[in-house]
Amino acid sequence: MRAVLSSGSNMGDARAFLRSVLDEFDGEVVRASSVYATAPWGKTDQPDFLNQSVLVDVDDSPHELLARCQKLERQAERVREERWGPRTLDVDIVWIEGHTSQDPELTVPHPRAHLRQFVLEPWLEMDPAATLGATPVSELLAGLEDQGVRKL
Ligand code: A4P
Ligand code: MG
Repeated sequence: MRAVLSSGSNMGDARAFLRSVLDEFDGEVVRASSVYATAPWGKTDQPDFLNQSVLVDVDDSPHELLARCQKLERQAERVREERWGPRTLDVDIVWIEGHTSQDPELTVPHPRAHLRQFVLEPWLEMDPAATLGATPVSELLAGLEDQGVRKL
């Protein structure tokens, strides 16, 4: 099963937290995007993020994949305080090939992915032909205002 993950960090050693995602999926990574410095989205009075997307090919079920993402967040000693607030590591499942779900525990595609330059731009870098639902990711991106996303 192919899936796109979006990792984000704006607390502590952000680069190391992003690397922990690549390490977890070592051998299952099809492509990884560059790391991007991004202005905070949603809740703007917090430090800039580093974001990275990874295309993986795993034998897991969708929920098994979610469990692996959440294990990484726990290992980063992430504390959940406020919604959209600062975090050591957030690993979201953006898209799973051939799979959709409205389950609140795992909503796929991620319900806010189409609004987020920090998700769409790294994804497009990995796969210029990517589509979200029926819409090319390139088209979604073209429809967004600049949100302050810079490839490092
Ligand atoms: N969940 C449902 N669907 C999914 C999915 N597709 N992937 C559930 C991962 N988790 C999913 O998530 C809450 C619940 O969502 C989980 O229990 C899971 O079962 P969470 O990670 O605990 O909470 P959260 O991340 O604080 O909330 P939320 O709404 O997921 O936050 P977002 O939307 O991820 O936003 N700005 C920049 N520039 N870069 C960022 O990375 N991130 C956020 C967080 C806000 N602003 C940002 C960034
Ligand atoms: Mg999350």
